[in-house]
Parts: sequence; structure tokens; C-alpha cells
Amino acid sequence: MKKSRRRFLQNSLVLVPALGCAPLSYLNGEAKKPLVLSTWDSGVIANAGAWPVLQSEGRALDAVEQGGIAIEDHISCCVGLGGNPDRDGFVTLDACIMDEKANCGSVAFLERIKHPVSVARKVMEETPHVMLVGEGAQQFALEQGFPLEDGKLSPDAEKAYKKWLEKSAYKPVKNIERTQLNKGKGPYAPSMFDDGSFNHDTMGTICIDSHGDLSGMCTTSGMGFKMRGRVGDSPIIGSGLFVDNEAGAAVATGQGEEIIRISGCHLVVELMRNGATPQDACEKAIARIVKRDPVKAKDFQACFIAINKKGEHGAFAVHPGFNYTISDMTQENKVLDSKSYFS
Ligand code: SD4
Repeated sequence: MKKSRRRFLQNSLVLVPALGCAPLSYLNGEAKKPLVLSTWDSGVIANAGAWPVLQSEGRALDAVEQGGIAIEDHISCCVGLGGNPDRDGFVTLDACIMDEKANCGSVAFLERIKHPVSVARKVMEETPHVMLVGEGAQQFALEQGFPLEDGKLSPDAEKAYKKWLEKSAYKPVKNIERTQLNKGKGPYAPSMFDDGSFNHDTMGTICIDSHGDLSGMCTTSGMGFKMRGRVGDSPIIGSGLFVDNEAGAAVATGQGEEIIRISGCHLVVELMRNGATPQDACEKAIARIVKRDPVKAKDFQACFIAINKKGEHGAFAVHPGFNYTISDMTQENKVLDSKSYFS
């Protein structure tokens, strides 16, 4: 790890446990450009990857890709090949990326490739398409020079999978990353839970660069122990991520099926286009999800973060426990708790 990045990470390990402790500029949802926002407290890793690009007045697109690479490299984080496998024991990855001109690329159900976010960017830049899946996505990645990894599970994922196999229960579990943190295992040290569950595994990063342009990416191993072939919201442009350079950018985490049903991130951005602040937009989109089935909503988590062209930001979730990481010139790197629909 480069020295400057290590220092940034060290400076970054400031956890702000509640909005009450947050600096005033964050409470107002305002921040100066450039600005980068990532889902969860493990967003400090993604932001550390993105920040050097933004600091040197680079492009938002390059920054979010570097953020994705940083988190996918982190084998002890459950994004990327270190993540939990599907029911059949294979890690399958989903990712997408979108720039300020609505160029976008996406891969889903991709196996044995370490950096799906970069493959998604290649899909965007080197093909006439937006999305490649499964074997075709892997073949394309190999053609583009990405190495084929061995496909072994990480030690944590293997333990979790063996434990999961004991019951093979298939149900969403709220706020896994947060629970880990509360268990004192550290934000980037996923390990097994008593019931073997380990479901939320997504890193979304959105940013505005010093030129005022927006971009975003989302990368995930998806829901742990999912059905083979299942794809969530994360690689679906408009659901797990959306960027509109005139209005704003949004990225999602949580139960993908619920986010897809409302085209979540497109909705958040469209609300901002119609005048909503990022905070209002996230709240309205979450309310739309809950309204569809308020009873079911008690049992799943869904979360959005958003920024607009002014560098204002917002975040909202169905349940408490979601947090996100924000970095800008003035505040460096802070983890903030999101407000939520249910208390
Ligand atoms: C999915 N949205 O595959 C992802 C899961 C997630 O933190 O966000 N995990 O449905």
C-alpha cells in the first residue's frame, strides 16, 4: 500500500457514531467539491482508493473505478472474490459503472475475475453494449487481459459457507456489515455469525470531481448463499446505480429485489431533477419501497446514498444500522449513521 494511501486510511478511521456528533456542514448535507461518498463504514477503503484521483483534479470516473478496485482487492471484505458464495459454493460477482455522459457498463454473474468494476468499465468503453453476463462476461474479461483467478473461497467465506450448509436457510439478514462492527470484529474483518448468515456485501461509490462532473460505481458479490444465477440490483443501471450529470447520482445497497422493483437509483436521481434535495430524494424512494409492502419491509434492509451537482448529499434506509463514508477536502473522511424509515 502506498504511504499516502496508508496515511489517508489511518486518518480515516474516525467513526462518527451518531448524527449528533457530525460536523455542521455534514448535518446540512453540504460539502465542497471534490466529494466522494461510499456505502457502509468499509467505504473508508473505497474512498481511500478514489481520493488520490480527486485530489489531483482527476476525473470522477477514474476515482470511482479506483474506489471499486481498492475494495475488491480487500480480500477480508466481502465485496469481490473474498465474498460469500452462492448456494452451490461459487462466488459470482456483479458490478457496474456510469459516467457524466451517461456512458455505462455492467457485468453480472461473473466468476473468477478479481476486478468486476474494471471489466464493467471495459464493457462501457470497448463494446457497443451496456451489460455482459456469466460465461460471456468472463470470456470478454479474459480477452481484455484480466487474469483468471483460482476460484477458491476465502477462508472466511469457506467457514461461513460450511456453517450455512448446516441449515441452508435462505433469508435476508439486515445490516450484516453493521452487526459485524458491533460485534467488535472491525469494519473490514468479516467473519461468520452464529447462524452462519452473512448477506450484505456491496460497495457503492458516487462522487463529484473538481470540474463538477459526477460518476458512480457499484460492486458486489451479491447476497450470500443466493440461488445460482441470481443477480441483484447492483449491476442494473437505474436500480443499483444511476448518474445524471445535470441532476445528481445515487447508489444503493440492501435487498436487491426490493430496489429493482422501484428502479431505485433512477427514482432518487429523477426526484433530484425535479427539485428534491438528495436527502428528500432518498427518503421518498425508501418510502416508496416500504409502501409497497410495509409488513415485508420490517424484515429487509434497503438503503440509498445520493449527491447532487452542488455537492449536497443525502442518505436514508429502511432500518437503522446503515452507515456511509464521506470524504472531501475539508473533512477528509467520516463515517456517518444514516437516518431510517423505521426506528
Ligand atoms: C444484492 N444489493 O445483491 C445487493 C446486496 C447488498 O450489501 O447490498 N449487500 O441484492
